[in-house]
Amino acid sequence: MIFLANLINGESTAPASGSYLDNINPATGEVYSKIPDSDERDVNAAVDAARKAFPTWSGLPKEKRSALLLNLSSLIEKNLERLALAESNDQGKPLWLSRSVDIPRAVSNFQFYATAALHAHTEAHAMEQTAINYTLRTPIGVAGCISPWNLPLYLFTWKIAPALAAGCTVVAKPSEITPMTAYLLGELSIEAGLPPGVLNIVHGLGPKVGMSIVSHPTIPAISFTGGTKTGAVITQTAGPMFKKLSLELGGKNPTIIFADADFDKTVQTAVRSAFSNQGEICLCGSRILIERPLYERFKNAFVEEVKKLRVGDPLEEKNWLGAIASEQHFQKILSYIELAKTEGGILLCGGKAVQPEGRCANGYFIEPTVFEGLSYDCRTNQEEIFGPVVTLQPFDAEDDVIRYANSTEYGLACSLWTSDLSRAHRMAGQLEFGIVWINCWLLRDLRTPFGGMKNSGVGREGGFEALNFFTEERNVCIRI
Ligand code: TXE
Repeated sequence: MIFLANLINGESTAPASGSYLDNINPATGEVYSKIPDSDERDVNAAVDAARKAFPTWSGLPKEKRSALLLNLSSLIEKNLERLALAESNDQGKPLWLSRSVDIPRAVSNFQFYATAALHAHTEAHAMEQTAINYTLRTPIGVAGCISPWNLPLYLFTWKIAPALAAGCTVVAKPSEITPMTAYLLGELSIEAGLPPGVLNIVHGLGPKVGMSIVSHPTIPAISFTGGTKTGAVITQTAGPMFKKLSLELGGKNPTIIFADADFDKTVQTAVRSAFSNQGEICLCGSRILIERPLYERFKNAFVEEVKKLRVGDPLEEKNWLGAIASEQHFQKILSYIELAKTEGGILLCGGKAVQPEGRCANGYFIEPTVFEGLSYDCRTNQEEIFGPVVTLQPFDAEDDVIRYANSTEYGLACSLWTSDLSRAHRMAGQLEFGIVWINCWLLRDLRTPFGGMKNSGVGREGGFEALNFFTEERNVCIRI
């Protein structure tokens, strides 16, 4: 049995409580490791270490910080296979996916911010003969980073990398559902030469450890990725403390397909967008809206492709979907499948839990599931399911599909498929989503602003937005 530890002040540290939580492999349903059941005492120790390390770390020349973060990036790359296997065992995603997407993206996150920090610049404003203004940015202090279970190392590093590159020290909490790669990252950060206290990782439950980070009086900025409800709870605590908040929350993303789209490419990408990572990506396209003349042809081709997707042991290359991340989420998704039926949905394929033979017989597996015949404003089409369940719906006019797409409380991402690019540009400005992909999905340039509108979040990650989030800015005005 592996017992994980917190990383505090450069040391592997047991929880002050001395107690541990079970960590389950979702593909087998078995407890395979234990994580610290940390509490406020552990968070306070981590914050003390981060505060002590801050003056030296923020005072380092940016080139030195950059070199250390590039060390860490190359160590992640060197340990790719070990980290990919750990990620799949912990989260349930197929090994080929963690090997090709999750871990390489963690490498890129550190590479990107280690170099972006070398090119960060600010503005000056000359007042003719009177004065010169310049914007002075300085690292904000100890940053609190809290991440979810769907893309564990990918999103954990997406926060930590810009915070460290900006000169902040960090107290980070991974999800208690997927703690393993965060634990391994902590070990690699010491090997990479990060000084003690620069990166601190505290494991444990959200309301206990996460809330201790959010409410800590000497953490001025919180970067959070997770559910919208949790984002609201965090805001209630951090708001009155006037902390800087970056919130990446839920989504209920539409895939909009016009009859003039490139048919084969649209079908293939719509399948990938619907079911990648078992549909557990906040950017997945779960509401597929098809222009009526194309509806039947698309439906038949889409369902035929979905039926080819194999579900099972994440360690077997042939499986396209692995296990759902936790028993609780598994039950939540099954409840939404029942809801869709009661709301009048017609099941076109899937709809059932899967019990593979052998080692995964007790794991959490669900068939890729497709419904049609539901209204755009029913609960199934309005609420985030965050699993392998999608709906198909025809539309007639452009105005109708914009109304349907914008009808939910979320506004994270949308993909739009048409060969009429003037229509694409016209609609992009009317679609209320932080990301609008046209004839593509999940095509990502790390320089671009990433995040959502409405209940999908506040602020943007990515590019210099994330670096600037972890700084305070002053306007310095000097009379000439
Ligand atoms: O979120 P939770 P989950 C969304 C996705 C889905 C959810 C899945 O759409 O809704 O996140 O992640 C900690 N105070 N996105 O279920 O429960 C918790 O321990 C402080 C959107 O994990 O909110 C975990 O570490 N912390 C995103 C983290 O918060 C608390 C991309 C997230 O947990 C807490 C990925 C509390 N009271 C997922 N309660 C995007 N938009 O990019 C829990 N936590």
